[in-house]
Amino acid sequence: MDQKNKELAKIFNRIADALEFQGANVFKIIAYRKAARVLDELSQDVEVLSKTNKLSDLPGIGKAIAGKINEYLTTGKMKKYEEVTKDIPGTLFDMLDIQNLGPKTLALAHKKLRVKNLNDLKKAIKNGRLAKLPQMGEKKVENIKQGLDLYERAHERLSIAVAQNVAREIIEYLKKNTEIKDISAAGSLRRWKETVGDIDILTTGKNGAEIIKIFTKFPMTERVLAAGETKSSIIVKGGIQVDLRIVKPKSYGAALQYFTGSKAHNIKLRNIAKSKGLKLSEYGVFKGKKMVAGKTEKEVYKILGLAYVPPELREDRGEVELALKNKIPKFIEMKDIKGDLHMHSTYSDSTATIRQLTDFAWRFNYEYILVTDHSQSAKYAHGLEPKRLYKQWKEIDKINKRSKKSRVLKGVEVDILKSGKLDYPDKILKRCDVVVAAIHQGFTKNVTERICAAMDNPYVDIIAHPTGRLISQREGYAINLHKVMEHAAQTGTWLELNAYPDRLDLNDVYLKIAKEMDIKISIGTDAHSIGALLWMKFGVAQARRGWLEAKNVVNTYSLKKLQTMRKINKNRIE
Ligand code: DGT
Ligand code: CA
Ligand code: CA
Repeated sequence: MDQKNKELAKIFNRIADALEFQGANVFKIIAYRKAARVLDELSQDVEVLSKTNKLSDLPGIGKAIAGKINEYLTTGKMKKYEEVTKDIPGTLFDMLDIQNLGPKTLALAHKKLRVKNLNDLKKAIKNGRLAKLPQMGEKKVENIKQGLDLYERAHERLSIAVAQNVAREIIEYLKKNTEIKDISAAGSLRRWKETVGDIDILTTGKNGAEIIKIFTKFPMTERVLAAGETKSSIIVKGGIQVDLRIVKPKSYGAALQYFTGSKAHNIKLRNIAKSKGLKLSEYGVFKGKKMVAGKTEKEVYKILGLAYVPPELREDRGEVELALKNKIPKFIEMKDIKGDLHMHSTYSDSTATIRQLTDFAWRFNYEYILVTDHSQSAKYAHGLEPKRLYKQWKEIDKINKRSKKSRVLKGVEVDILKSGKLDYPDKILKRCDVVVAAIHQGFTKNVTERICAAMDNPYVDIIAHPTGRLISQREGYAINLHKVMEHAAQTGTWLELNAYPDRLDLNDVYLKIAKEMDIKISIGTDAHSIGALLWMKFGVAQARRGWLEAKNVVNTYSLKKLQTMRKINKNRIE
């Protein structure tokens, strides 16, 4: 398998790192680096080359290195590697990727200051001891500090929204400046995972080296990590890593499948291929030497006997088994969305007037929007006391008079108070078209009980952002989500999928459970500006990752149907 190529490349790079760290002869280091690169970019299978004694035909692979490859392939170990890495902690290894921090400096910091990891290094910078080492000084330390910041930023996961913007810019840039035909994002970005480790882009093109040269000149590039004939990695502003790969058109589908992942999904597929006497790789599907599929993703899935699996589903959560039985349902799509049930206006803390929200929303052909400003106790957000709420309703009435097709609905995002009571009396909630309730205060105090009590109120239709998490910023409320979900199912309360990319709350995993429990979901943008109404797409993508179909999502229903589905109306009928 070509997997071994990668493993070996990594091992040789590690050896070079270790030698560099130890201050070994520079030519040795270069030799190992070269071998690593050759293996990494090799299109043939290193195991095959080893068996046919053709390893030393490769440029950069001499007898000694070929011997080490053979040793690893037959024993699974490499003595040289074990020998040179024996005394170096693994966390130190990773730190060699920090720009401006050379192996010599790192070795010195390790020996004299006992630096073993990032935290130690930060401390040594802060307390000035690093600067006092021989041949260091403030200027050098300042450079290392910059490298460290970049390194840390690169190792954070990005929000899907940020990653998507960067990828779009790069793809547009490449399309404009090169003659590529097929190009697509791959990896977690294409799967719409809520956070993205790095951005993967795949393309076909004749002159790989030329495309890569242009890629590395992308105006936002901060650093080029690698630039070969078929692949390149750069760090762009914000410390974001972008990997580009160039493949042959006949392998484009197989490569797209492979680099979209997830790894777990791919492993399942490879095993299915094996069981059918086929071999699946990023180059295609092969029967013996003959390539039998690979140009498109669809034909790859087809030849394996699987229904096509949309990228958002590829997490090995049961989708492969479903595809084998040809039972992949039709998941929700943007075009199913008939309205947005969570947004704010200038009456509370948004920059958009109701008029602006309306004008913008109708561009998406929505049938309805629900204006849900904050309630009176939400002082921080200029929450509406009843008088201003009534004033808002008058304005909504006026707007609705002028519009025939679409309707602005009267809603609120009513605070669930610390006491467990709601921030408006029933006589106000009763007059709303749809009521959204949410926790905005007392994040640790009886949250489960308070939310359940809110769901007991017959006028409360939706619990907004049920867990309260902010991705990479805040954990969320102290909540027993299982209890909340059970209570939602019992009371017929809908749970929100907040589409704001930093929230995505409920997340994909809980959405799937909610679907199994027959809980209805409302996808709302929680927009505080008109532009944020566009976030609906992030909500829909997460809904797909949670296996939701249109029928599981209340804002895919017509207004008429939506009204009959409110628990207050259901109870009246029953
Ligand atoms: P990320 O970047 O951490 O958000 O996650 P991904 O899924 O984008 O992962 P990444 O960038 O490391 O690799 C992109 C895809 O390439 C991954 O989803 C599946 C494929 N891939 C990478 N390494 C392997 C591997 O060792 N085996 C298999 N089967 N697939 C791999
Ligand atoms: Ca990635
Ligand atoms: Ca990657």
